[in-house]
Amino acid sequence: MTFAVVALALLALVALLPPAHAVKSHDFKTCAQSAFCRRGRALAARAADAGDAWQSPYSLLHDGLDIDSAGSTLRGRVHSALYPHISFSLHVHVLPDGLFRISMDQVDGLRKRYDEAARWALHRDPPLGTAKWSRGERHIIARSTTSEGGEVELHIQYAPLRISLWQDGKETVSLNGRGLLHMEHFRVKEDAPAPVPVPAVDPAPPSGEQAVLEPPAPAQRPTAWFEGAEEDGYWSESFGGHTDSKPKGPESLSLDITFPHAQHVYGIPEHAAPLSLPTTQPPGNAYTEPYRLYNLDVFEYLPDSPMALYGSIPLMHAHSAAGTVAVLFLTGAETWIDVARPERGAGAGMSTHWVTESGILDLFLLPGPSPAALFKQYTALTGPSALPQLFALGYHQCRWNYISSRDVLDVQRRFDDARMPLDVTWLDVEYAEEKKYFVWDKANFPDPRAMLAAVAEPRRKMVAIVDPHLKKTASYFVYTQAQQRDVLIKKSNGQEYEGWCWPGASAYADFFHPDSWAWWRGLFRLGDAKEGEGWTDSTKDLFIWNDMNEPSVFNGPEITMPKDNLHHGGWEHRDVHNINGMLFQKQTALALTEREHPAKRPFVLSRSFYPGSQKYGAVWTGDNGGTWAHMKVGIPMTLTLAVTGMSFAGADVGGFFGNPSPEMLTRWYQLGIFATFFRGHAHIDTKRREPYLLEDPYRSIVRDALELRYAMLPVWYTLMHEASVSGTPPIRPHYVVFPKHEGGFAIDDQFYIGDAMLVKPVTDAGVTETAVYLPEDQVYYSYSDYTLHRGSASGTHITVASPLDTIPLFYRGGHIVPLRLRPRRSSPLMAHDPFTLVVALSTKRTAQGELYLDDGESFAYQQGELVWRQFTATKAGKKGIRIASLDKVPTHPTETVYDVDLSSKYSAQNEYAKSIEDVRVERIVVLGLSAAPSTVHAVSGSAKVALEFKWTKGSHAEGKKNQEGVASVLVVKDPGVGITKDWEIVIE
Ligand code: NBV
Repeated sequence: MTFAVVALALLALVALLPPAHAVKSHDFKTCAQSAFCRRGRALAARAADAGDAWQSPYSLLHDGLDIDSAGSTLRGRVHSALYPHISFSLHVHVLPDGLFRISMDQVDGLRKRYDEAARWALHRDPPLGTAKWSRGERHIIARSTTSEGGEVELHIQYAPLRISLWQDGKETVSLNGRGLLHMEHFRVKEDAPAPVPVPAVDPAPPSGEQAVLEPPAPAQRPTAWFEGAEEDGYWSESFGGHTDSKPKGPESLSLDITFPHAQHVYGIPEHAAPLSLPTTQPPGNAYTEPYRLYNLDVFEYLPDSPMALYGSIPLMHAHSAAGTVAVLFLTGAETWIDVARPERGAGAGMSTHWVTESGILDLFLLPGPSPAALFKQYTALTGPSALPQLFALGYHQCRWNYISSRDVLDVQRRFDDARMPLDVTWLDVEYAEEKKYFVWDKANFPDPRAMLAAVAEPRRKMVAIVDPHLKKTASYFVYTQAQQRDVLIKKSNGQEYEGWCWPGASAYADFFHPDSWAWWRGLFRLGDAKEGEGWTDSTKDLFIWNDMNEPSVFNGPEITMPKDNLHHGGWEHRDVHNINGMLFQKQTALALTEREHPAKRPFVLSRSFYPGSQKYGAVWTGDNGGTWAHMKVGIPMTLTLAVTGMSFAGADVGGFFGNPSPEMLTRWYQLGIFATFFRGHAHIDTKRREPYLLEDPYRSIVRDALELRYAMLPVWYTLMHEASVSGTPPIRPHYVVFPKHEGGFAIDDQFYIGDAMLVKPVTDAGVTETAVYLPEDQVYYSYSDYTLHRGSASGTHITVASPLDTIPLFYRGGHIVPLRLRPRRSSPLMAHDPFTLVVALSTKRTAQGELYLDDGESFAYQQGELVWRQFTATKAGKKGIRIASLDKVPTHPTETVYDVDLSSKYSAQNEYAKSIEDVRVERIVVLGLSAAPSTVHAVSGSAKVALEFKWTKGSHAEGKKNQEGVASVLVVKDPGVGITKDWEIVIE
């Protein structure tokens, strides 16, 4: 290329770049700029003004009500007094474990409401459970139980229609209690009823239920009282120079959901907001806009806002010390959610109002009653999170862009020179010729296979980006293949849609179209692709990053696709927008699974997500800024993702945008090592900031952090496995670990790693001391120096030193933590390294923990090729303890991920276990054993071997409540026990 061409290309690139340094809020709608949200909020305002006089016009008809003989399903008709000629179906399904599914749709409408969100989100068709039904004059009640034996009742009131969940005699969820249910029916533009002036008609039925069954005569319909006097944005709407043609007219759905006993609501990612969701409605609201769920590419988003971001999970937890319940509101369309904490005294609970633009009502009530139970229930519905390959939990080094093979290999070499571990080097969009993914820019990457081989030499991997926009040119085989198969998204007039993105004019494959699936997966085949047909220069060491899959369209409304675009089946983009990104990641993940025999676990990072995405890979929190505020909000963002099923998530370390100071970058690494997905990334305009570029002391402090991440890989891998089995997230906020301890419900700046470690990352400049909250009467041991701290049941604040080289990280008394303390260049090189077990004794001199291991890459673990150990420490004699290692598989129910009880396939002598027979425990460190032992023995059968040990007396005030000081530490070196074996060590 000549200089002029390069300069032009750069200019074109700069023109495409969103302007730097802050979100452009005016690019994105507020509720008032979104017609259906405006209508929804106006409905709520009319209801609030009317006070007690407000009554829902919706009622369930007695006539035709049917409950099947198994007691699994109720089918009925719902009628709205507003429109006598319209009717709605109501289905209530009883699911196992005390769950209920409530769906409502218009019957014989002019058009069909979108009803396929569940098809994409649910793991499988949920099996039906049964309930005992009783039918009264005013209510129908369905009685069921949770698997833990809790009583659950669903009360369905006929008129006005009101549905509520009761648990152990208390109402925990109510639907339409505020009368905001409204399913806008399909109508013909010309036929729209002339609005009646307000408030001409008393909305309340005169008396009893029959009154509702005989709605007012058409001429007096109280539509205006309920729907507003004007047809607000029914038939088209414009924003930012784009017009949404709305050929189907209005079809939004509004529903109020109240949690009478909750003090906090959590969930509904993705927002850069606190974990305990601030209210959006008076009194005392922190935000004025509702939370918005609409997958959007928001460049450098605000660090404290209910604005929509890249992904959507319409799952909300409602929590108090009395219990946790959740609702999953399955919609693929844009949705807004107001949250309020009503004033009516303590115990008024939390009230929420959901408005979604299109689709049926498909609502799941999850009774909990604990966060742990909710994780199981949500996992049963939407599927377990995938167990990643071990390498994916190592450190990922990304940058937009490593510009050439030489650059890539140089980065790797410099990690080695700096003795910093690294598993994955990433390639952003510049690797692809003219942003034609699958086609290498051969000028800078002349021999991709050679580069990949060099990367893989120390068992490292690469990730390359593959975005969903396809350059529209006849010379791009991916585009022409998609065109030939007719699997491209269409405009409302049926022609191929063209949007503007990195490659310029682009088309977008429609992953709702079944014909796109095998085609897309075929593009990733290894080895046999011909030039111009597939990814000829890929290898099994190359994994994938799916960015921009909201989808991001630079010249589209709100930087995305027009809502009246068409997908397979004739559905509008408005119906499926939030699901779109997940399907792209899904097919990419399946492609990677299929490309090798036997299959290896895929790794695909996605920016956009939806319920079910956890089955396909990792997500990250998008384009954060290199500011302390962004660093801080990354914690609640990843905790929220964790509790909504997204176990594998993280934020760009260092902040995507801007140039973090060495101090900020160092603190960010000290935070990033506690996210399941741990990647440093940077915008193309930023200075290089790979950790080896730091000067000391930052450089060695970051190295320590990286080494701690690698030392804890056994912990992370075990936790990812647990998440894949039970849905329990690897990182846990306070309300999850201590669901009854109110002092922790709003805490989101410290969190637990599993239940064994607590971290309070430092997210401010110049910090030397940190306050940490200990919510239980238990001892905690500082990771850095074994200082012992004692919490209390009412909650204790301790202050710990946290200069730059110290992370406030603690072992929680009562837990055993397996570590691998030998630094290596990459995680696969650790496969035969020995373990250190840290036994952090509880105040009762007990502890327990576990360790899960497998080959770290294949699916053989699903056939029982694994090692899963349970460690326990129990009292022995007056002052001693006994530490034991047992096989966990036979005692653990594992149906979720393995679909069958694993123990039937498992043998302790499996091939994998045999292959690591040489792996030993090289050290046991016992914290908090206050008396000097006289002997330490390894016991196996009748054999007893005396072991060497060293005990150091602690300096804390023993037996006192506020004991502080260094803990007593016992180190048993080389206890001579294997990690795969049953053994016992007696310390007396
Ligand atoms: O592909 C370039 C970037 C990527 O580095 C970043 O991580 C994504 O979130 N991508 C967005 C495109 C747009 C950046 C302005």
